[in-house]
Amino acid sequence: MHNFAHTGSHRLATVLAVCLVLWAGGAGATEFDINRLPVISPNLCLACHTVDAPTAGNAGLNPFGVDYLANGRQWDSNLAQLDSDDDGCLNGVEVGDSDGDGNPDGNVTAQAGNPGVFDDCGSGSLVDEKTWGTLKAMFDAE
Ligand SMILES: [Ca+2]
Ligand SMILES: [Ca+2]
Ligand SMILES: [Ca+2]
Repeated sequence: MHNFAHTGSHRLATVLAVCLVLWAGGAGATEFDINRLPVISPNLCLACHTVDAPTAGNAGLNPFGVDYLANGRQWDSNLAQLDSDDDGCLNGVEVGDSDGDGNPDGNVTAQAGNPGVFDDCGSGSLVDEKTWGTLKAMFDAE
């Protein structure tokens, strides 16, 4: 006699969305501060700092970082309405939270521009820096 014990096949397709956040061993204060911004990708530390892995002894601030500090280390509507880097785009637009209420605009998941760096705020050409470098190298080779 055969007794087939039919055990149900385990076909659980489990998708694990693992969000690895690498702050490169950032200092506590920096981590505290960066979590205040509603949208942090892709600039991360560079949104406020002049180096991408700031440490206590090496934490130069860009214009947005300076304004953020002056604002009592708060992301709010006041800070959102400033244009710290003077590139014509308000901080709120660049960060992706126009009204500065702490909630991203719509489904924004990436900063349109760096609030502390004079850039095109994502509204201009889609040519990123790497592509631009390649193009430039091509022309330079002529
Ligand atoms: Ca700006
Ligand atoms: Ca908002
Ligand atoms: Ca900018």
